[in-house]
Amino acid sequence: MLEKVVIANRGEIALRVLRACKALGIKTVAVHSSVDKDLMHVRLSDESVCIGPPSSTDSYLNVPSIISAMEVTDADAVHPGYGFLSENADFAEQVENSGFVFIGPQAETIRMMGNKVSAIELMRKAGVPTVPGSNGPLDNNNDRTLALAKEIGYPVIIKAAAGGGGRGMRVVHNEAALLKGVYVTQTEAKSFFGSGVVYLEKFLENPRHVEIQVLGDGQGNAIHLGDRDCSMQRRHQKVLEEAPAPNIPAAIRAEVAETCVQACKNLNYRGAGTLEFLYEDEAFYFIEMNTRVQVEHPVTEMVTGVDIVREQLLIAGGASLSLKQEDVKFTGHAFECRINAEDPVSFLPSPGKVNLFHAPGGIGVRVESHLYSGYIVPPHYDSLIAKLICYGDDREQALIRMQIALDELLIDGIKSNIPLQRELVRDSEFHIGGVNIHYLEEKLSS
Ligand code: MV4
Repeated sequence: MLEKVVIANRGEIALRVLRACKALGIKTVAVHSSVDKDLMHVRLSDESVCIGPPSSTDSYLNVPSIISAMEVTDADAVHPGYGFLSENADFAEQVENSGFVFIGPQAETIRMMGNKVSAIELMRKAGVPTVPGSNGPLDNNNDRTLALAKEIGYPVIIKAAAGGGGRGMRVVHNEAALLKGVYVTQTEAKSFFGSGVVYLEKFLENPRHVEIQVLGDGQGNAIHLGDRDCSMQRRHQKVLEEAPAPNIPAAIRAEVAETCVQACKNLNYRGAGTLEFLYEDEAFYFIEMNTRVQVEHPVTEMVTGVDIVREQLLIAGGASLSLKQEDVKFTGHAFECRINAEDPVSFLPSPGKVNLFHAPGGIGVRVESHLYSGYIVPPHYDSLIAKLICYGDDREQALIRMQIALDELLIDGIKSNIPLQRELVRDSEFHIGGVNIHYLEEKLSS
């Protein structure tokens, strides 16, 4: 069992990790930038260490500072949250080489999943369905590239092996545009990621984004916690998520989840992870795996009753999985609205002082936020300031609770996307369930 954990993150996820540590009797160290000294989790932690100036590069991404903080506080482990160093294999490696525990997968697993070509190959070999494509990197044989694309069928998408999350991709609609597209994507990838390796996939025109939550203990055991639908997004930023993904036949849902568990067993996966899929015409296609806890993990917690961050801490402490697959029961439905400090029309960030914060309540309502009245949202970081999660016995009940809760939620002093969220939970297409990844951008432009 871990005794003391450094929380190498900020905002709502730092508070989420702090709460899970406290519930397990684990001592906490908040490492924070100078501008973040008044964050809620810094106040509530056992110890805190300022690790640098406001700029992320000099604080939350400052590896030597974070490892020094672990040394001076005599901590056992570091929880990276999401973003920042959470999927940085070199960081995980340095933490472990310094004699500490990285709360997450082994560095080699993170590195392997960071390379999308090797991630896809591994999944395909485990029986996870993938997108028809090049099954490996493109070489510099143009005739072979042209033949591959013809076989896959246009439109195709060129993706950087080191990309992910929407960076380093290009859609090509015909043979005439292929080689130029490959060249430009390679050149961009080389300059963005330091690797010009690219691969090809069939471009799916109207998919949904459905992902599967997994847990592994690094001792050969792995389970899944079902799926989430994250299709409601704008510019690769998720806005509103739900679990389970609506309107998917039970047999198709169960089968893909089982392949994910098999892949995690093959990998001897350790910690929490998410396999991302595109879902179109009742078929799943694996695209990427995330090796961290995700922003939207609470919707899965609500429908399974499993505390994912608690499981991460227990696994990192060396425990074997406390749950078997048959112990995981799926009940009801949950939504999460991401509340951002941004202009509801222009989407520009809106940092500043929160004069008044009032959180909603009631049965099935959960708020994950570090906000309090008087808190100043700094301009240096992500604009996520709260997550409102509503659970119900079914989708309809959860959605009604979300409508009511959004009307109670009050954030004064800064602009937020609450007006957009209030509109979305009343949207007739969204009520039916199963909108695709283009829905929100199309709605906003009409
Ligand atoms: C795709 C795709 C269509 N076909 N791959 C974008 C983010 C990255 N994770 C993968 N992405 C996509 N890959 C194929 N073969 C469409 C997207 C995509 C997308 C995926 C998930 C959520 C939002 C998206 C928005 C635009 C494009």
